[in-house]
Amino acid sequence: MSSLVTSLATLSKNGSTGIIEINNPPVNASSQKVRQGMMECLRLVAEDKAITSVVLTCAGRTFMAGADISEFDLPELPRPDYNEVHAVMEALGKPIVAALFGTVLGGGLELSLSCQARVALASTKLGLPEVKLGLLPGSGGTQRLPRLIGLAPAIDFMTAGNPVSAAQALKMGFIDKVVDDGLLEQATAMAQALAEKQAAGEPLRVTSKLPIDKASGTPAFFEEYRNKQAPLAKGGSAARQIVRCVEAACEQSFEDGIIFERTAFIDRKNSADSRALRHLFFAEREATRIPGLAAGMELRPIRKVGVVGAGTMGGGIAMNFLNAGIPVTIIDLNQEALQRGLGIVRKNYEASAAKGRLTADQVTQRLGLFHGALDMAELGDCDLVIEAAFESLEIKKSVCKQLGAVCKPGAIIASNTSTLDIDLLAEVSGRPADFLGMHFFSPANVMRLLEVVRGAKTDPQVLATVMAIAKKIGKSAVVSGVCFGFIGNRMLEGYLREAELLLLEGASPAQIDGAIEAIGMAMGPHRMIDMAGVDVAAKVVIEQDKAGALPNDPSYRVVVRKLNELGRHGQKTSAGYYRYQGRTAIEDDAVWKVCEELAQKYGVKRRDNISDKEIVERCLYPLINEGARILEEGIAYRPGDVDVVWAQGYGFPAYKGGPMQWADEIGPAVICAALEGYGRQFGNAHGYWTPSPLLAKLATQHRHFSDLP
Ligand code: 3H9
Repeated sequence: MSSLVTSLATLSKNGSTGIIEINNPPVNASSQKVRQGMMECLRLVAEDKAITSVVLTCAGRTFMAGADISEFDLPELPRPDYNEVHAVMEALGKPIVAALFGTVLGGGLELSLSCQARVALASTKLGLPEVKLGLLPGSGGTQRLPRLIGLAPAIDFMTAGNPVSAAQALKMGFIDKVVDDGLLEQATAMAQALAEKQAAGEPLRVTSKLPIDKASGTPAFFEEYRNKQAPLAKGGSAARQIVRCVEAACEQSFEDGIIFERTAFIDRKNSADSRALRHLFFAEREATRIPGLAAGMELRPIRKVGVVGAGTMGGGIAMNFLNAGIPVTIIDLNQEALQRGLGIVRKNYEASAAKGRLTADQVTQRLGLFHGALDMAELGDCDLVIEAAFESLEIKKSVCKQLGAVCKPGAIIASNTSTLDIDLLAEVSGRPADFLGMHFFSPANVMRLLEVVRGAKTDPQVLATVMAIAKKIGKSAVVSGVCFGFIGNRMLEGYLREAELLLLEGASPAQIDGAIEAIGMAMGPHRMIDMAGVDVAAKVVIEQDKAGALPNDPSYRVVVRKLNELGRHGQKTSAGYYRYQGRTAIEDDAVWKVCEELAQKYGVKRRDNISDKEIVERCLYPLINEGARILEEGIAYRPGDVDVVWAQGYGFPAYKGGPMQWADEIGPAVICAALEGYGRQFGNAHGYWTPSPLLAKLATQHRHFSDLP
């Protein structure tokens, strides 16, 4: 075997087969240097007459996971272009076989489509996830894939963006063989067999030269596909452009189709929604890094987890660990509640099995790791215990105190509180260094967000261990400091306050929700509260009131408290801000009347000229302003952390990147001016409209949140 190293790509020889290996850790993303290396290797292969076939593979844990996304922020894609590399591969005149493993994604999969054949390890995941970054496969994917597997399967695959298994890819027809081991040997054998066939006169199969199914590609076919995608204004642009590119593949030559695809790709790459989605991709990963924490710190082992409270939240939390193969003991104080909790988890798993998402064996295995008990002492061998008891300070204090006594030395104790003071609970436990908050979002087995609340005395090793375990259970974890509501719920306050004031001033719940949903929020504020429970939302306000923590504003959040008093607890009582027929929300005159009466009582002038623009600005600009305060106070480390919280936990549209990224697109100066304008219009006795010093500073300096160090 001879070997030649060119930047990040290596060419070696195994007999007559050239092995090109890319080595760009951690995921072999195709950067400019990788492409340069590939070009150099291909040049050497072309020159070496002794090489009659090629295997293309990667070093490390995965074949290429795509183009290097960080290059998309450059004004121009640096050369050599992906398509130049692919064109050289297809024109090489020697068979190339891609040896695939790990996560073969985006530009990585597209690269393999330019090979004569593809062989994959059975564990490989393959996908074109560009749409999830507001992009489209931009290095020939939209032109080659339909030629390989047909128009409809290619469009479905690219517009969904979800990876498939090697077995599925084989069935779909874009890989040629699946192997359990010996990947390189099998790929080499395949490459040599293709070379022999070529020597015997069989022409090489070149994907771009394959015919495309023009007959199926009627205007009506593409129209139907376009209409299936989300609207342009709701992040559907990328999927629609994918359909358009496949249409172009049917209408034009391959060469022109590639130009069409590239133009569409550049257009997408420069769009605000793709910028926002790329921002979130990196923000989610950045959020896991804790400033000041030594890299490679030794973590505490988490082999067994305890959960206190077998309610919906406790059960959901337990499922996360069971899914990751970690045994869980769940505690409840009474037998009935415990059995109910265990039963709900069992039912959830059985429902997943019925939908084909889990096998019967997987259900048995997960339930086999799950044990219920009535006595806290059973938690003595757990490495991490999360209390998910009822959200009451007295109850949580009592649970945390008991946990401090029963947990073994070195065990981590976490509270799942959404509002209570973590430092207080930490002190009560008597083990403040082992203590932190793990704020899961409901349903806890589904929602990806986890706010990890670092207390004043939390040991850095405890924080690092919990961040690592969060990744293991598939959560998107963000660190928050201690304050009322942490990052997410604290920012909700100004948002809900304005939504209610707008109700008093004469907007209807449906108008407010409609305006908020039109900018892409998954749910408007009233639909959200009706789902979560008006009683739950009212309780937060009532508790704050008791603690003297509300603004000195008699009209503050009076609607939620009144609806709670009236027993309108939301969807669960078929009445809240709306009335409900099943899950369908219907506007209710009774709520209008409640708002009229409250407006009169609190001297709020009603008007009929509230615009959607005013609703959006009044609800969301205070939320951004609070985000800025959270950054100023060091509650969140970075603007991207705030964005991850809102995109993952509160239905903020990912294609707007989260509130801080959206603020950057609008401009801090514009937001600042709007806040001040509302302050002049409504008065600013309670400081609702005062821009935070950070927002004001960015506005005066014409800077953005993304400019913060
Ligand atoms: C594309 O291909 C466009 C083409 O069609 C057209 C071109 C013209 N680029 O997630 P992890 C980094 S678009 C740059 O923690 P995991 C990541 O930031 C692309 N960096 O690991 C992280 O860095 P750090 C289509 C990337 O094991 C580190 O790698 N492809 C890229 O949990 C580890 O990542 C995709 O959308 C990249 N493409 O998951 C795939 N990918 O350590 C995106 C990763 O500094 N990637 N990094 O924080 C993924 O889905 C996951 O990263 C993957 C690994 C499943 C691969």
